[in-house]
Amino acid sequence: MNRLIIVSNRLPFALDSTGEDLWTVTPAVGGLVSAVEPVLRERGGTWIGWPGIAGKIPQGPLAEATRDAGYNVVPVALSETERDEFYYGYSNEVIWPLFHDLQNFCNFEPAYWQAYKQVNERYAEAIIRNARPDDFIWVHDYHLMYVAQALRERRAPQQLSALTFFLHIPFPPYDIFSKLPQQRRLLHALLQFDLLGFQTRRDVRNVLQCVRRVMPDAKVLSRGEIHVIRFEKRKIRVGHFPIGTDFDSFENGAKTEAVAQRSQQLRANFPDCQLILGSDRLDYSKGIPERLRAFRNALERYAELRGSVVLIQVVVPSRVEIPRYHEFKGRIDRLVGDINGRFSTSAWTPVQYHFRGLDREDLLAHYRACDMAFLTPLKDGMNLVAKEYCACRTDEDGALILSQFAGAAEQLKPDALLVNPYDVEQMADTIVKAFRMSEAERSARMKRMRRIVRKENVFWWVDSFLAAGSRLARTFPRRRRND
Ligand code: GDG
Repeated sequence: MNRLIIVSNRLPFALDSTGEDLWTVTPAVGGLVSAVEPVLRERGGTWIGWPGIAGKIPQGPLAEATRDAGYNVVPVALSETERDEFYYGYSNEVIWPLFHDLQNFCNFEPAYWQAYKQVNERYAEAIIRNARPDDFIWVHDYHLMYVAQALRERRAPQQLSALTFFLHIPFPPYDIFSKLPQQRRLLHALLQFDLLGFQTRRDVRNVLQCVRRVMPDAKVLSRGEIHVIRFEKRKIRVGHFPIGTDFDSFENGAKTEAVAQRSQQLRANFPDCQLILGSDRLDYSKGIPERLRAFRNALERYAELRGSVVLIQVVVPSRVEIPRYHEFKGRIDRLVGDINGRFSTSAWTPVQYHFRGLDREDLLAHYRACDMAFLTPLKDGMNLVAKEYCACRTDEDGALILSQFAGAAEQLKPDALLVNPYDVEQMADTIVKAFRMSEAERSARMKRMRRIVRKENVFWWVDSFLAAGSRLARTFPRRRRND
C-alpha cells in the first residue's frame, strides 16, 4: 500500500523550552500547515520536519505532542548555526524576499548556500531512513529545493516511486531570479524532482522562462497546460495546482453556536460600523503598511467613512528573531498610532490592532462578523485567508478586497475587488466601493466565490497533485470523504 510522506521544513507544531525539562507545544500558524495537516490527518502517513527548537530534540514531549496526530512524525534536528544560516539565512533572507520580487531585502551571504545544502542533505537522509520503495514522497516549499538532488547523490530515487515538490510561494520572473548567485545550481536541483507543482499559471510561466534561459541543456515541451521538461535523460512534469482550504471544516466551524455568539459580540462592540478585516502573519510581503496607508487615505478623502468603518488588523507574530521583521513591526505600530491619534473620537477608534494569533474560534468569528476582508499582499503564493473568509461566510454576504498579486486572484478575480497594493488611492477608492455596495451585489459575488472555494478545496488540491505525480496515487486509501 502506498504511503504518503510529507517533508517540510517545520512540523505542524513547535516545541519550546520553558525551563529545565519543561516544554510547551504550540500549533504552528501558517498556510502550509493549514492546508497539509487536514490532508495527512485524513489519509495517514508520515510527516518529516523540524520541531522549531535548535539542538537536541526531547523525545518525551515530542511523543506527547504527536500521540493523537493520526500520522507518524519524524523530527529533523538543526543546530543553532544551521537554524541561523539555513532557516533565517538562505531560506528567509535570500529565497523568501527574492521570490516575492523584493530583491533589495536579500542578503546574498555566500555561507548561507553551504548551510542550505547541508540541511537539505539531512532531510534527504531522514527520507532514506523512513521511506519504503512504494512511498509517495511529497517535499514542500522553498526551504527544501535541494532535497531531490541530495537523494539522487545518495542513489535513493531508484527505490522511490514518486519524488515530487510543491512550492507554496511565488516563483519570480527571470529578471528577478537571475539575481540569485546560485541560479543554475538551484534550478539543476529542482530538476531532480519528477513533478514540480506551483500555485498559479503565472508561477509556471516564470519557472519555464527561467529554465529556458538558465539551463540550455533542458528542453521544455508544452501542450496546452501540460508541460514537460526533458533534462539529463529524464522527464520532469510541471503544473499549477492552486492550494485550497478545508472548506467543510471552516464552514461547519463558522456555523457553531460558540462562533455565532462570539461574532455577535464582536459586532455589538462596534454598533453602526462596517467591519473590515486584515489578518496576516507578520511579514513585509503581506502589504500591511500599504493597507494601513490606504485606510488612512480613505478616511482623509471620504468623510462618510469616519465613525462608520473599523479596520480590525490581526498580525500574527512570525520570524521576530530576524531584525527586519522586528523593524517592520515598529512601522506597523507607528502607522496604527498615527491613524488612531488623528481620527479617533470619544466614541470611535478606527483601527483595532491585535499583535497575536487568535484562537480558531475567534478567527472564525472574525471571518463571520466582518463585512469586508481587505488583503493586500505585495505578492503571495496563494493567500488562504481570502479563501477561508469566503468559506466562513455561510450567510453569503461580505466583500473581498484582494491584491491582484495574490495567487488567489487568479481563481477569484471576477468577483473579488482586485487592487494594486502599491496604489494607495485606488485601494482607498475600493474600500468606499465595497462600503457602498448593495447587499444584492455583495451576495451575488460571494455566492460565486464560495462555489469555487468549495469545489477547489484542499482535498481537490491534493488529489490533483497526487494524480499528476503518480497513477498509483489513485490507490491511496481515504479515511473519510469531505468533498
Ligand atoms: C504560505 C504562502 C500560501 C492567520 N491568522 C491567524 C491564523 N491564520 C492562519 C490562516 C491561514 C494561515 O494562517 C495563513 O496562510 P496564508 O496562505 O494567508 O499565508 P502564509 O502563512 O504566508 O502561507 C501563501 C500558503 O503558504 C499555502 O500554500 O497561500 O501564499 O505564503 O490558514 O488561517 N491562524 C490562527 N490565528 C490567527 O490569528 N490560528
